[in-house]
Amino acid sequence: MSAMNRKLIQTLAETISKHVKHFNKTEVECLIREFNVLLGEQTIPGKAVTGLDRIQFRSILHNIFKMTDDMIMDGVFRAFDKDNDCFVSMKEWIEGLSVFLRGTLDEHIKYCFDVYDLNGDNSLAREEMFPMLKNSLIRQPTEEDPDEGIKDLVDITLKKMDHDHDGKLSFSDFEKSVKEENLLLEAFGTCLPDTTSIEAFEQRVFQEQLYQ
Ligand SMILES: [Ca+2]
Ligand SMILES: [Ca+2]
Repeated sequence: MSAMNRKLIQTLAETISKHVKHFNKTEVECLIREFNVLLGEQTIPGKAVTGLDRIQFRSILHNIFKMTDDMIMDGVFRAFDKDNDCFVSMKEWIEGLSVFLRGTLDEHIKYCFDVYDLNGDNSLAREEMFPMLKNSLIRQPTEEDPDEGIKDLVDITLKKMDHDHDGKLSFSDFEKSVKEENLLLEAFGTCLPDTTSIEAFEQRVFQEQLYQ
């Protein structure tokens, strides 16, 4: 466990909680502790650690939030890693969780779009939709060529969501579509946790605080 002391954690929580929408100061403190525990498991003495790397972060998504799709987990990592330094820092962890666990529809729309935007160019192209739809839909190998079906699905999705008809989905195409039909929020794969894992996580991380 990191040697970070109580006073330092409180000061950090004070600062971070000012910028985080859905957690109070005590909850931020708990999330800092949890972050240190998750980080501490792989801390090499004498080496400064900037945050959770992709592998650590993916194992958290897998173990705690039951995610299994590699492409989606990488997307979630990118959505949390706002400054693109390939680490999820403490601040990114807490700000990311605020949206991940308790975000509003608007925050979730932005988050899901970031997850699905594999190359980070602020639009969803056919080449991005295709593998995601394929991963989320094809569970069992079939006799027929599944790619044809997925191609059709990409066409149908574009027809429905591409409001400005440029052959790809901009953020505003995506936002408009999801506002009209909320089910389209996770159209390209499940990237938000289900209620059960949210409750389990919050209960464990926030309740433990009471007994310290
Ligand atoms: Ca980062
Ligand atoms: Ca893109």
